[in-house]
Amino acid sequence: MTVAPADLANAIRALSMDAVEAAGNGHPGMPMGMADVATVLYTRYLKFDAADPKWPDRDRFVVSAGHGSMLAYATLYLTGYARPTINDIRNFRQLGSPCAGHPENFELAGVECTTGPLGQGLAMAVGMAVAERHLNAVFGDALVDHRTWVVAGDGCLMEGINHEAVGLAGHLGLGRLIVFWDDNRITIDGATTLSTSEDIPARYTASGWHVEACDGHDFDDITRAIESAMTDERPSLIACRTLIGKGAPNKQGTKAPHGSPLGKDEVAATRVALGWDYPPFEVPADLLETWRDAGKRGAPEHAAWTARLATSTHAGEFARRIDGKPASDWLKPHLDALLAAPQKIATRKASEIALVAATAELPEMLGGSADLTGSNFTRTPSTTTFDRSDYAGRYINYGIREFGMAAAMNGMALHGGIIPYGGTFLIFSDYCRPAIRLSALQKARVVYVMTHDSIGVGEDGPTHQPIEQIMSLRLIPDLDVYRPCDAIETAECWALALEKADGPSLLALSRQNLPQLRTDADENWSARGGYRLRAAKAARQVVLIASGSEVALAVSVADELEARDIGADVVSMPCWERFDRQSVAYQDDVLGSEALRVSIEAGTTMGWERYTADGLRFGIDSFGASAPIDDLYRLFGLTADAITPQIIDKLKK
Ligand SMILES: Cc1ncc(C[n+]2csc(CCOP(=O)(O)OP(=O)(O)O)c2C)c(N)n1
Ligand SMILES: [Mg+2]
Repeated sequence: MTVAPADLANAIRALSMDAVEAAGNGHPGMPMGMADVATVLYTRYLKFDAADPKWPDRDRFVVSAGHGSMLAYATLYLTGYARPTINDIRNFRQLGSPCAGHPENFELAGVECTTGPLGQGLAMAVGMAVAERHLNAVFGDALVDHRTWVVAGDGCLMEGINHEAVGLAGHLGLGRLIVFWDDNRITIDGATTLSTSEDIPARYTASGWHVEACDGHDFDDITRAIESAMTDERPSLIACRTLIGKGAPNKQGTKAPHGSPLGKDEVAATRVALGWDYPPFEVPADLLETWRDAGKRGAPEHAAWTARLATSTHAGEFARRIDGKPASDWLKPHLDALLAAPQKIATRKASEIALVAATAELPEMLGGSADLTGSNFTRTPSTTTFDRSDYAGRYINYGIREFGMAAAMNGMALHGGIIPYGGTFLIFSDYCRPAIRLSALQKARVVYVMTHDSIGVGEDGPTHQPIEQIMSLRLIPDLDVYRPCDAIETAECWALALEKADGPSLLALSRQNLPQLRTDADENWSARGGYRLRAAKAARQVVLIASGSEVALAVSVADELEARDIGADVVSMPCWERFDRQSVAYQDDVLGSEALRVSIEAGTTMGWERYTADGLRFGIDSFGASAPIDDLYRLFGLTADAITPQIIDKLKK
């Protein structure tokens, strides 16, 4: 028996309004408004197999308007994914249910990325579409040939990141990206006319997109628009004219259903209006069966793909790439060369030579920079340009789109098969920050290459000199922030970042040259986060703890102290997060319990008391200044001459 698409869509509506009603909070409006579009997509076009949510060649579906999470949960349940169960949906937004307030990729297979911060889902989808084209170019149509679909709201399209993402996708010609714009003309405050007069289709068209419009409640019209989008070479925006909360007779089309339960009476009225005569969380058997059939629609294609993979010459490498297990053979020869011929170079330069070695061996690395390639040193001979003329390229000129770059990298990492890295100045980590936070939350392996990491920037002045950035990045849970002190540590940190399959890393790198302090590389000492780089010669009274460019300064201070018979250890602390994961015994041994602990870092001192306790903290708690680097280090008292006497004074107290 055939079931009308309107009834299939009503199942989404009913589950959404009932789940929100049960939770007492949530957002029924978007899923009810986009139910018809989602029904057409899932029953006719989306390439997926509910039995294997991780099938690498599945289409990616991103609910960028993450407040409409019930759209995702309802479709996953209806099409027969193992989770969510109907019980999970009953427990929408409750502790222990994978049906979280907003969709979380780490809770449910089938949720491709974590959304809720508006605009970022769409920007991540751009990264997924990049990943698809790249892997297609490398492995061919037989193994990689899928699309990326997005549901975006008015909010997603208003956010600034939308501009970056749309510009990038249009430029790169990502024709397999199709965005459904939930054109309901409502946001939280009311009508979109309150806050925007933008001609969105014109902006998209001007950015190189194909734009379609449809009645988001007319199945034939939705179908027509999708068919048109699928055949166009450009990325597509489909403006779906919808009613928010469609089906709720007194609330649809108003701001009311955006983020509140419909309420008992309106739910009852909606049931009548939709002809939905079933108790909450009950989907009649014939409807559920039709939905479940849609969930199996892709099974034959999946089976054919599996058969192709089995006989493909790429089978081994493809599996390795998808498993995300990068080789690490590049590291040892690289370290041996550095030990044989020590380099006094900036750590950004050290990063470049590490990258030359790593990218030569790791084809999964796909790099780029937000228009600072010549400063970040992110490009290597192995990373030729990725653009619409060569998707096999491995270097993206992101343009001046830091946030867009970071979000796209999240999408690539989550797509799988790629380890993205991208550069900008550390000061502009603030422009990337919401995406860095989502890298960490989503457990995405993204490597941020952030150069010009302190007043060491020099003449560009305080607008370009990070002060609070490093410390504030350390606040982000599960982000490993590295500030290596020399070429050896830089290589070690790169190796650690590449190995970390379940989360992001950020390398803060110097503009200025730094001496190579490490004379051994038998163990990856950076893996400890902090370690004794140099032990006191005289009886230890002081432990100097420094990161990055200030480790060399700490060594000079130690020399001054030792000349006065005051023993001083130098601890290099490239990564707080890793140090904090060591045993207490190790931490105590490195920090020394009896000694005066002194931190030196050319950034905010707030936070270092974690390690120095009542010792001394040297750093910068104001904005920097525009001047040559040596003048700046003198101005801020970050010299051995300025620091040593203060330590001696403190020891006398
Ligand atoms: C970056 C960001 N800013 C603000 C919010 C809070 N917020 C959630 S939904 C929303 C309104 C979005 O309007 P629209 O996309 O049109 O969604 P609709 O009301 O149509 O479902 C806002 C402001 C958010 N989630 N993310
Ligand atoms: Mg809206």
